[in-house]
Amino acid sequence: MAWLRIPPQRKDRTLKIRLIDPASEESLLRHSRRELKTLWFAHLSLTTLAALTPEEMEVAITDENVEPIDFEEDVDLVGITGMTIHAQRAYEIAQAFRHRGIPVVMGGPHASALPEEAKANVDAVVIGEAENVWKNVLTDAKKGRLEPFYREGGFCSMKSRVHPRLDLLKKGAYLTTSCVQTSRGCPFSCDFCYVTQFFGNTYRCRPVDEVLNEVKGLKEDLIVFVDDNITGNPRYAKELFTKLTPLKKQWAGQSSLTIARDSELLKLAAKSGCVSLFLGLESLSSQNLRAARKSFNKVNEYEDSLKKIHDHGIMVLAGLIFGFDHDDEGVFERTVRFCEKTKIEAPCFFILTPLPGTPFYDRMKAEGRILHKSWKKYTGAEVVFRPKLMAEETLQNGFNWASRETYSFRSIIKRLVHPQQRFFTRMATNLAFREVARRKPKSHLTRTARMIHRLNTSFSIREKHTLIPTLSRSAFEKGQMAVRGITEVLNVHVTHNERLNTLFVRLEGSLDRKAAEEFINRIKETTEWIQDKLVIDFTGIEFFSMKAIHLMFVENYNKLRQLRGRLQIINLSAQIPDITESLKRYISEIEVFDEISPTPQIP
Ligand code: B12
Ligand code: SF4
Repeated sequence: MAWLRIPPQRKDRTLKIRLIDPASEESLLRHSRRELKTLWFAHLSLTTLAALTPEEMEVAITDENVEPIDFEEDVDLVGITGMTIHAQRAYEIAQAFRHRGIPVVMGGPHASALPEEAKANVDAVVIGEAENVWKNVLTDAKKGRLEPFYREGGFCSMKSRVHPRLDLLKKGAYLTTSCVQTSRGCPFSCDFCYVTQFFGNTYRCRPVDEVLNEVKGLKEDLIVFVDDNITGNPRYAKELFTKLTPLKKQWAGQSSLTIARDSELLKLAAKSGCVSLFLGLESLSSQNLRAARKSFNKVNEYEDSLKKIHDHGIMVLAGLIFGFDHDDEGVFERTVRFCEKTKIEAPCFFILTPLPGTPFYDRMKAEGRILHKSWKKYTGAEVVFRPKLMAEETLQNGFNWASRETYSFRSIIKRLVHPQQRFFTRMATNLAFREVARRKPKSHLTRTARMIHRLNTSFSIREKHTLIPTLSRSAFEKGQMAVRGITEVLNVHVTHNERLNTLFVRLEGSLDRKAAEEFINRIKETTEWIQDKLVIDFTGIEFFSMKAIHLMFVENYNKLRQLRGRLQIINLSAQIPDITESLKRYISEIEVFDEISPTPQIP
């Protein structure tokens, strides 16, 4: 039990409460006044808390992002919110007030994820939603007797909710203060995300009419819906958008890309005033998405979905994360070029970050891959864990490069030149993002990164008539030598494991002489300067020609010999046994394996 020391002169008065939103200490995330006006809006944590505070109490908000904290202020209770990046600053602020005998309560994502840590720095911690416990905190505070922890048993009702006290935010400091939340929770459980753990694994939606009442009371024309996925429940979203339309507001929000699969939903969103959507694409690799439990994002639908959203005049802010277990140095350039190709107006790049309270954090901790717990570095712009395929420095430099490159004027122009309206808004947004990006250190892509980008390619098949099926394909065709459904392309997938100094090359599709020649030429260029091991995997080859194999192993024999000791061939003999037998003389100096080597572990 912590005792609250109310100064004697206050005993007859009601509580005077100061709620504080700490600013991130990292200069890269600190925004200039102009950037705040172009990009920033206040989240709803403290405005909601203020609205839950009984009227007879005095409550005020300081958002340190837009104004300084008065540490000498005469108050009875301080409430601090905070994400993980704010934790250290929150504790410093708490210390300053506690030093003066003013008790401090902390809540929000970080304190809820690590309540014991927070408690060591403040007088009381609210774990989870505050709706049903805040009044108890205040009653106890008035009595001068705070419990160490307050935790609501379940989740709060979404009906008859208070309207956040937006009037307490500093006027003119934000892009907009008109923020609204229509739902809480998420039925998915992406392993890097905190939302499901915190708000539960369903969409809890407010009654649409109550949302509309709140919207009607907002003075600004631009609203931000802070929902994690405004279209998560399509039926609810359709009703909301339909009823929102006559209010003639403009709005921005976050959605999953699944919005593009439902043309009616997309149309209603645009008609109701949707001007921009933040879409969590996260990765261009299906393997990464699967591992992060986000496989409802379909990479092969990205281009088409983005086009549909653009066709409705909606600007796209796309969240893309670097550092997943299947990301090598090739990810940076691939992602930047993808954003240019699909004309994403505002790419938002992040470094994968193990936030406490997420399954990803638990996994990284169990694997001993967390580098440190200096929370102020958990910005999403700094490497705080050991990536699997890259060194920490490579991930950091690649992220810095990608962030600056995507906001270079060359890339901005490529992304913005399309027939959509609001060119000036899109340009203003880009200029603000550019300022933020240019605060990152200048970095260059490594030669390997550029090489990976060049090697990951496809070659057309021109001599279809020369192809015969491999063993796996024959087995698939039930033993018939049928050449139905020949893939007319050789796909080359390259992954570089910097930690093992190995280049893994996976071949898929068909292999005729021409494709083999083009592939070998690319490999030659690369191996001329790279000293890494080279693993070529034939498992995905379905059709091949004898000429292709001859070219690769007989005509290029001398070249292959030079790679002695560092070249491995996988599943060649399993796919084409007779041929490997006859090629034995030629490939005797290469290691040939019939199975893929076990997934490399981090040394
Ligand atoms: C809007 C939003 C933003 C806005 C914030 C604008 C701003 N002014 O800060 C933008 C888009 C810029 C943003 C950025 C980031 N965000 Co954000 N954001 C959100 C989002 C979607 C909504 C926040 C909100 O308004 N919620 C509604 C309020 C009512 O809920 P609440 O904050 O949880 O508050 C309740 C309780 O927690 C409690 N409570 C909260 N504070 C306090 C304080 C006291 C004293 C008490 C008693 C109770 C209490 O009471 C409230 C009512 O129940 C949340 C997800 C979510 N659904 O909350 C993510 C979220 C908060 N963001 C998150 C993250 C990681 C970030 C970034 C670090 C991402 C990045 N790498 O860049 C940045 C940091 C930016 C910065 N410098 O501050 C994480 C935080 C996880 C964590 N452990 O830190 C969340 C949870 C999303 C996620 N997917 O995991 N974000
Ligand atoms: S990232 Fe989005 S979809 Fe995934 S759990 Fe978080 S809120 Fe849900």
